[in-house]
Amino acid sequence: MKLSKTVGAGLVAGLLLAAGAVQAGEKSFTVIMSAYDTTIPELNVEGVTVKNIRAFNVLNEPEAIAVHKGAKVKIVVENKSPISEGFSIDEYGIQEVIKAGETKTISFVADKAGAFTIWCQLHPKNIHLPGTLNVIE
Ligand SMILES: [Cu+2]
Repeated sequence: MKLSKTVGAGLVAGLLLAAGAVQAGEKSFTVIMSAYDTTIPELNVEGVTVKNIRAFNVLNEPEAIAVHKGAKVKIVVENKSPISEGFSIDEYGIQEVIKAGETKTISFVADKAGAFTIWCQLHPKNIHLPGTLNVIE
């Protein structure tokens, strides 16, 4: 009875160590883009009907992504907008288009330290608040 308890504790400690090792090398984030809000009525602007579209942050939550230099970064971007959205980080050469309803995984190695703007290259900059990628030395 006593012996099996010790073996069990050792196994749990081993699993925790393995999980920690994975987290140190790879950082995973999920971003949901959503420009659609049915509580906003249709609007007719200069003859064009704008349907339920609201401004949104490129990164909803959190507003900033922070990783250590050298980390393998994986960002899963889900586009819940009724239109295509962009996801760009200029300094990392990232310029993706995520179609309406699609999910895209963006992977890269954070090999440059600094604060980098994450923005949508498809729409005017005043429509979405940009996000930030912080790469800490
Ligand atoms: Cu956009």
